This record gives sequence, structure tokens and C-alpha cells, in this order.
Amino acid sequence: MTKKMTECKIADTDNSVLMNKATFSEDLARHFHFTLGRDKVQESHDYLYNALAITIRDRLVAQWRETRNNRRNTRRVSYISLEYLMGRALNNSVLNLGLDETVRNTLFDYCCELEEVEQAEHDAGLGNGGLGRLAACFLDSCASLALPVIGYGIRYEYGMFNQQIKNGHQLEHPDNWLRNGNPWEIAAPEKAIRVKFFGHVDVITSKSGEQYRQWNNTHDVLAVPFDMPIPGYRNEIVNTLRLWKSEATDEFDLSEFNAGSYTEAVARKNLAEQITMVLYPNDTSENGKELRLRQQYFLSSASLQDTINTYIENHGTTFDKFVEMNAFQLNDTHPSIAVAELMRLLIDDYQLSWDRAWSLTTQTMAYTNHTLLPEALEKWPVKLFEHLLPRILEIIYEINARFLKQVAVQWPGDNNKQRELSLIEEGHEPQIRMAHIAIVGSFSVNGVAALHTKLLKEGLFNNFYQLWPEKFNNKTNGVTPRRWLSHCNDTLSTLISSKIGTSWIAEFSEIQQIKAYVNDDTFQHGWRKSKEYNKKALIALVEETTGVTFDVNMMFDIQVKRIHEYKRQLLNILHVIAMYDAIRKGNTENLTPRCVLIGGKAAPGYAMAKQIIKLINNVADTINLDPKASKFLRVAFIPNYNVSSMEVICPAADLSEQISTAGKEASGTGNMKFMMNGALTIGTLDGANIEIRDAVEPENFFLFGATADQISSIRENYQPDEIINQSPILSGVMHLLESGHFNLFEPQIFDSIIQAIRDPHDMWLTAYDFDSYFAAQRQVDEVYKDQKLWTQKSILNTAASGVFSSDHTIRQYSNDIWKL
Ligand code: 26Q
Repeated sequence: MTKKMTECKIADTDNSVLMNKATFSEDLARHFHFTLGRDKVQESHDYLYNALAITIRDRLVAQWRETRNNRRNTRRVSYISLEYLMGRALNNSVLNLGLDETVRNTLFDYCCELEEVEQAEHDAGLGNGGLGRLAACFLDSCASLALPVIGYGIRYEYGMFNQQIKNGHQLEHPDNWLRNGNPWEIAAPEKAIRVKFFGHVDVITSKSGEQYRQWNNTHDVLAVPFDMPIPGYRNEIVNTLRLWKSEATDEFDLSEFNAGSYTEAVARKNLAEQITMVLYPNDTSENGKELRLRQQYFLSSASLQDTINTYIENHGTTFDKFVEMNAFQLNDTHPSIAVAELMRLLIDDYQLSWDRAWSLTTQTMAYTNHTLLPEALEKWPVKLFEHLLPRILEIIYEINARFLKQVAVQWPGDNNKQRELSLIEEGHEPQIRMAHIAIVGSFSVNGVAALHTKLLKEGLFNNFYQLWPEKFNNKTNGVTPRRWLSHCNDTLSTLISSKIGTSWIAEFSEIQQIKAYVNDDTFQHGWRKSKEYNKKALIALVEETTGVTFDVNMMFDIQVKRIHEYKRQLLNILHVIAMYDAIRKGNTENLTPRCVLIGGKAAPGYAMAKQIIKLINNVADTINLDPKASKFLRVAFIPNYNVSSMEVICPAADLSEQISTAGKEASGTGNMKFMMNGALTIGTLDGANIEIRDAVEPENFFLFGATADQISSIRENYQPDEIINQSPILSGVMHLLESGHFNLFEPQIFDSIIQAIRDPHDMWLTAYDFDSYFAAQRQVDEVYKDQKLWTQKSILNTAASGVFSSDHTIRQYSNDIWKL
């Protein structure tokens, strides 16, 4: 082993040599000409991108090995998540390794710009939205803070679907992101792990007369690890994201073969390989889909076995140091079956007693909740478990029996409490409550913003909070300032660094130092120039993808996120219609010209969300075709919103729309990206908006709408028709909608939306908040007219965004939960 390594030139080449231009350029040429066998640079840059990625990967590999070797005997955290929305890796590696100049100089010889070559990389879109991108930001921060955290996830063959807009409707296309290979991953088939499914449980009596249980006749699936390097920011640390691919085992085929059905046996391979084929594109739980449960168990089992294997290599099978050496962070309930799986592994495979296994489990598991919507809490039919995971079901029953005894001690004779807290929801079709498993099995339960955690304690999980107040804690989300400012906004970063140096990139609390320049005319001028430059880049993207022409002199008003009723893209478009109505009526004297951009994907089965997309597109078409409007208002729906498009969008925003019904958005993270890039927020008192407003001071935030504690009393006597009648502006809007103005050739298509607004049971209180939203928008108009004032507020937003760095968040996870 050692001998072989010294033969490998790159492994023992000095870091400074590896990073210099001559060596880099030589390696790039070698990979281009020999590894990939190309002679000419082609138009598409696919091969040049690949050669560049491999050249950079070589440099990561050396630091990767070093990082691993230095961590042989240290405590480590396993972050377990069904989703990682990584986006592109090339730009991130170049930034974090400090290779920018080297790469640019080298590409000069190929007559290429880095920005062109970057475009050849497909986004790694292995996530739906906030939760998946949070996992990606966290990995960047863990590596940058040199924390021993390994990410475990699934290597989906198909990531988040590509969205196309045709005649205003969303169409979904498969995202075959691995088609041209993935230069960033390294497979480790020798570390493959077996995961069991189906079969049944036998009770075995040992020679000494003890009974134990055996899960037999299982259909096993192989989990093959593919490792992706996660470089820290200029600290020579490279952490690992380990993604599992499912494969059929050989003997599975062989047994069928012996039975004489060779072809059927080979075809069966598909069943195993289906598990990691596709990401579920729902961002609220879709209950009851067997394949999804298989994904969850596959990830949990493979990741836990891998962690145990690593532990045993270093400490043997006594498990005395297991708690000292490990913690598991569960990203929502999606991998919460890990609680029962760890119990199974410790008891069945390593013969620990129940009590010992439970003690190790509940001292290592920690759970993060990301939703307050009760309908989004994950449940699985008991029947499905019986069939797919019979041994796991037994363990869940046992956990529940012991837990309900504890409940009986706390609330003697209270059957209601037993029913409410049970891991099993009784009824016609009994269901397993995954959040209950996660809470009972964890030493830490955290929400993702202050309000969210408070509402978890007071509402959704109040019973559990009464039992175990010490488990509950808040960790407000954050985003990485490397990708979300340094990389995506070069002009602003350069301006900032010209005043306060570059150390803010690694220590983002320093960003507050730019507050000193808030009244500096040249700084303000530079700030506006940077925004103008970024708007031009977004104008090009919007033009190319929608055909709509935005104007750099108008305010850029942007809402991009998953399409959901609670996020209220509908409220946004109602305001757009109100502006349009004012323009039609000639009431333009107070309007500030705007370009409104909306983007986001709807879950393919979410009919109302798809209707909302159609409405936005129809309204956009009508307004953009009206010559009276174009001076004041332009509207576009950007298709296929993803990580890479956000890197162009957030630097160009003037106004960030964060307008969810209060109490519904757990945190939001797009709100933080916009703030970092100097956008002002118009928003409700929801999720992290509250903390954003506190940080930047109320006068630099446009607040509107009902608060979370008002919502339930408003709902009691909610009469949207009356509210509409009493609001001249909203009446005008409803009149345009109901007269079919935006769907002249498609009668009735927006009826369900109109009904929803007028429904006394409208959960999202769209009509209720409209007037207050409209008024806040007029304040926005006023401030924007005073460009100096707007610029000051913009600077103050960036300056106050320090606490929304994911480094800050991860330090808290590390200090309070992980104790690294
Ligand atoms: C579950 C079961 C079956 C199929 C799909 C799912 C599923 C998948 C993804 C359920 C939920 C999600 C994603 C949720 C999500 O992104 N939540 C967001 O998390 C962010 C990070 O904490 C918060 O900022 C947002 O407020 C929250 O909506």
C-alpha cells in the first residue's frame, strides 16, 4: 500500500507545486488529451469541463486523504438526509481551493472563460428545495470549520425534474444528470453494504436456552457508496458526502437462475436498482408510497452499518466508546427509521441488550424538524411495514410499549394522552407516526427558526415538550456566504473587500464592518453600479428563457421558491394585477416601475400549485403585450428555477418577496440569500423573516399581514367576500380575474383559484392580508424613488446578514448538539 502510493506522483507532490499554473496546465492538457482522448476544444466545452474537473479533483484527493488520516480516532457526526441540492461543484471547488487565478490563466491558452466552461456542468439537483439546499450549505460550513461531519445520502439516477413552461403550463422532464458521467464522484464498491427487505422473523432458542429473533429469507439489496469531496474554504480540509446507489446482489440472481428462470432473474435486478432511481418531487410528504419507504430504510440502514463498521475498525465490538465517537443528525423525519434500525443492528447483529442498545441510540440520535403543517407529518401504514420490514415493525412496537409506560407515569389513567402520543395512530388503517419515533429516539429535537421552535413547543409537539423540555432547542437556518455572496456576486464582493479586506469570506460576522460606509457617496455609487451589473446578467437570463425584456432602470421584485399555497405566490400575482389595473385606469402618478419575476416548481400532483403557475403566466402574457403597461410593469415566470439560476437571480434583486401566511414557513433560506446580496424584504412575521427584521431594524424591512397568533381567531369568522367588497383595489382585481380578462380563450380555467380566494375556509387568508400587502408595496415604491435612501437600506441589509451564515448555525449545532 505505502509503496504503491509513493509511486503515484500526485499523492506526494507538494501542495504549492500542485496549485501552481505550470503543473496545473500540464495536468489539464494530459487529462484532455489522454484521459479523455480529445485533440480539439469543441464548442460545447463538455470535454474541457470534464478535464478541468478531473484536474481539480486530483488536487482535492490529496487533501481528502490527509483529512481522513488525521481523523482516525475522533468523534464524528453523520448527517443523514434524503436530499442534497448541491448545484454545481466546479465553481465551488475553484473558490474554496483558491484556484481562481490559476484556472483562468490556464483556460486562456484554450481561448475560454471559466464562466463558459462552468455552463457544461449539470446541477446536482438531488433535492426539492429548502431542506435539500440547507444540507448542502451545512456541508460547506462543516468543511470550512474543519468539523468531522460526513454527509450520507442517496445517489439518485434522476434528480429534481426539469420544468418547462408550455402555453403557461408546467411540464416535467426527467433530469438525467449523470448522462455524461460525474467527474466528482469516486465509487468504493469494496465498501458495499447489504440491506435487508421482506422476509420474516424466526424465534430461535440458543443452546443456553435464551431466545432471540432472526430476520430470515430476506431479499437483500447492495448499497454501493459513491463519495463526493466537500472542500472547506482555503483550509486544506476535504470532507465527504457519501451517496448510496442500490444494486442487486449476485446470489439473488443465482437462486433464481438455479430455479431455471435466468432471464426473469436478470430482469429482477431492476427491482433492486429502482430504489435509487428517482428523487420524489414532493416537498410535503406523499403518504404511503412503498418505494419512498424503501429509499428511507435503504439510506438509514446503509449509513448506520457504514458508521458501525468504521467504529469497529477503531474500537472493536464492545461499543463502550460508541456514544463518545458518534452522533447522527436526522434531516427531518425522512431518515427517522434509523432509530429502529440502530436498535436492530445493535441487538440482532451485535447481541446488545435492549436497555444498552436503547441507551446508545437515544444518546446519539438528534432530529431536526422542518415543517409546522400537520398534514405534512410523515405516516406509514403498519401493513406496509409488516410486509417490507417485519423485524423493524417488531422493534417499533417494543419501543412504543415501553414509551407508553412512561406516558402512563406522567399522565396516570389518561387514555387521551396514550392515544395522542403513541407511535401508532389507530384507526381503520393503523399508521406509524415517524415524527413520534424521531422525538422518542433522540436526545435533541430542533426547529429551524425562533418562531418555528416556539410553535413546535406550544403546538404540534406540546405533549412531548411537557415530557422532555430539555430535548427541545432552536437552530435558526443559515446559508453559506461562499456560494451565496463571494461566488455568485463578484462585483459586490470586490467592493466589500476593497473596504474591509477578504477575511469576511471565512468569518462572515465581519460583514457588519461595511456599516461604516453606509453614508459614503463613492461606496454607495459602487453599490448601485454592482446591482446594475448584476441586473444586466439577470436581464440576459430572463430574455433567453422567457423572451421577456426587463429594464435595468426598473425595480426588480422577485419571488423564487417552490410553488405552494402557503407561500402565497397568489398574493403576489394579485398585487401585480392591482398595479396593472391602476395602469389601465391611468392612476400611475405614484407607481414606481417594476419588473416582477416569479419562479419555482410545483409538485407534479399538486393541482392548485399548477393552476397558480398557469395564472402567473397568463397574467404575465397579458401585461407584457399591453403597450400601456410596459413603462411601468413587466412580468416573467422563469422556468426551471434551481441552484444555478438562483446564483444569477439573488444578486440582481432589489425586493425579496417573503409573504407566506404567518406560522406556516418554518424558516425560509432564500430570504437570507437575498438579504446577503442587498435586497430589501417585503414580508410577514413568519419563519426567519422575524429574525431578519430584528437584525436589520424594522425601518429597513417592509412588514405587513396578520401575525401567527392572530391567525386562529381571524379564521373563526373569516368572510373574504366582505373583505373584497370593502376593498376597492381588491374588488378591481377580482373583477379582472372573474371577467376572464387573463383567459379570454380558456374560459373557467381559473375558477378554482377564484373560489379559493373567496372561500371562508381559505387556510392561507389571501384576501385578509391583501390590503396590508398593497399598502406595504406603496411604501416600497416611495423608498425606491429615493435611490440614496434605498441604497443605504440595501447596504444595511447586507451588513446585518452576518448571523445568517450557515457557519454561525453550524457552530451552534456543534456546540449545543454535537459537542465536537
Ligand atoms: C416526504 C415524504 C414523502 C415524499 C416527500 C417528502 C418530503 C420531501 C421534501 C417532505 C418535505 C420535503 C422538504 C421540505 C422542505 O424543504 N422544507 C423547508 O425546509 C427549509 C430548511 O429548513 C425551511 O427553510 C423551509 O421553511 C421549509 O419549508
